Amino acid sequence: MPTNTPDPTDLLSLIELPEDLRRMPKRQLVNVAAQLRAQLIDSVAQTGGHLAANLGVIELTVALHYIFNTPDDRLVWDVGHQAYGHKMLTGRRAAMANLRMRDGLSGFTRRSESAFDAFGAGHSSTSISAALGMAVAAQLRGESRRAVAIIGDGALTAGQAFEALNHAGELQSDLLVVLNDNEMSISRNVGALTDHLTRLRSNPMINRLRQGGQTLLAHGGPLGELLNTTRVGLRDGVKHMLGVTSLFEELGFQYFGPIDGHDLPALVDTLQNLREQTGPRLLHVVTQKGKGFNAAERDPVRYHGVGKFDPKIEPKPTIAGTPAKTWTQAFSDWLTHQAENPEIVVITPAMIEGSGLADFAQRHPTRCFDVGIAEQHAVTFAGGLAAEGLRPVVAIYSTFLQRAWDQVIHDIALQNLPVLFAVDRAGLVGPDGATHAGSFDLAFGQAVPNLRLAVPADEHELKTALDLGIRFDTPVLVRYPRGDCPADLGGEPPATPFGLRVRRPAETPNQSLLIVALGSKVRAALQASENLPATVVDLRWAKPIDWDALTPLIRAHAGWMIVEEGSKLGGIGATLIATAAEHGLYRPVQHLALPDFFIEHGTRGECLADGGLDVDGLHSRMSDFLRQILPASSVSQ
Ligand SMILES: Cc1ncc(C[n+]2csc(CCOP(=O)(O)OP(=O)(O)O)c2C)c(N)n1
Repeated sequence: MPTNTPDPTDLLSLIELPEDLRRMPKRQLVNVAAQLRAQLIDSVAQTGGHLAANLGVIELTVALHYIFNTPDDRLVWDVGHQAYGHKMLTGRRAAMANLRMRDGLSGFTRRSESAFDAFGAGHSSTSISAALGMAVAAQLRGESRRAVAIIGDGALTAGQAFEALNHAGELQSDLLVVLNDNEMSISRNVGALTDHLTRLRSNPMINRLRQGGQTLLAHGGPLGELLNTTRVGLRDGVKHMLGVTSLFEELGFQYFGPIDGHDLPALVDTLQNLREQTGPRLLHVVTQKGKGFNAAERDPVRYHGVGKFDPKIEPKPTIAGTPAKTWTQAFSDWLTHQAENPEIVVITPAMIEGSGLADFAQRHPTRCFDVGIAEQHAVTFAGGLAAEGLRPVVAIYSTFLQRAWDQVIHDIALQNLPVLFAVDRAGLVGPDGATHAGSFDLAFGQAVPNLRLAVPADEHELKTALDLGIRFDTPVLVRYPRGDCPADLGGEPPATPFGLRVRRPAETPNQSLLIVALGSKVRAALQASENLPATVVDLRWAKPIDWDALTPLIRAHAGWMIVEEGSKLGGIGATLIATAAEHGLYRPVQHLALPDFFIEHGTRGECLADGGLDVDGLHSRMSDFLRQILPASSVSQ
């Protein structure tokens, strides 16, 4: 067969864009879904990525693109981690080979990547707000395009999702929300809302009433409409009487379902009907996370995100040799040792595994709170616990803490409540890309009175900072990056609890550069300056700054350089330079930090290189600077 003739049994080869899918007979769709699932498993096996969530929405993805006129109709995927199937049906099948790699496809939806990605995501619970905005825009412009938000039961636990439902219920715009209920967030989903969804799934009375409603959807024309209105009214009246209405109906939505999200013909028919309805509608779809891949079905938590694997053998956590200890593990070890203190309570916004809390949660379930994807609540809840004298630890990723800075300021810092923030994934994260980079916690954090900021460079310092933070009488934020955690980088000990450490002194300071490094950049600075005339200082605390020790060091050196893995604008370096100048301390200075543009996905190393913060980049900036500030003969490299 000539290579340019598509194989008719390879249905995916016939689908470049959804319009090709829409030309297929309905009976083919089940096969399309089966092939899409198989190819998705093969593809993620080669690249790694989010597996389980994607496998669960294969049928839904096919049905949505079959029924909705994408990209004119807008599909807004919440989080975007489950949009691989969507990418594969929208012209990006071949490009999946470079998923989450440098210059390759993003692991989430991105407007700049495709016209089919109606809205970019990565952080959760934004889809209903965005789709509602699109629905209102269509209405204002007199356009008939549809707006659909696809949101998981995990993402629905966030306040923003409820803010959007609240608004949509009032506006009565033409919005379809598809609730993908697989009972899982990354871990098992939590909260009273989960219980409500369980009741909706399992209440036979609701199901019978609902089936009545669904049959009505099939009726067309004015008679059908009249029947519909009267009978839906009747049905709703009965449901109210029996107290079995859904929360969504109370908020002004029409509620449909729950339906089996793997029954493709049923999905297609239901979506077809719902496409023609008006007003805010919610379709409750029940799916299985990991569907179609045994290991992922059995353990969807582990298979939420995976590295490369052999799909025939199924992924196993095969680790050759002894793996380096990660920062997350080092934090987890510290927490385990604190566990006997009954005052310590730990709070996570839906990141038990990622934040290294599984062990503590298992041993002390009454003192570990997974609050759902609810960063704002997590912080204020910690405030309440602290107000009563407990010692809360909020374990949170830097990128997700962005959601809760008002709570940090207003509820914690302003009242000077002793909450310890254990901020993981601070700095660049690699394959998850710009949406997940922890670039701003130092810039935000240093502006907040009462909040102390620790930036440990190794495990020893991490534990010292956490030990101090858990006992201190003000809020303390300890930030640490993704990746492996050096045990102890050595050097002189600090003179005071908030003091800096000289990690490696120069022989002749006045002929040398003073490098003031923070956190992850201490080890990199030591490596980058190995053969250069330089003193490497580990600042340890970004707030308060140990000016007593820093001032004479700046004076003693020919110039100084600050290196941090945080935003340059508003960064600690900017504050150091401004404060030094205010005190008349003028020396040549440079500030290396994350630039004023978003660094996209790649390996963490590639991302650091993009920002000039990898060891090679640091070395060349240090050498260039030394050439500027020292006589030419004294700089060898
Ligand atoms: C604001 C925010 N907090 C945390 C996360 C991390 N996260 C990514 S997916 C996910 C679970 C989402 O669950 P659900 O919406 O039910 O989707 P599923 O993976 O089950 O399909 C979480 C907590 C995030 N992306 N955004």
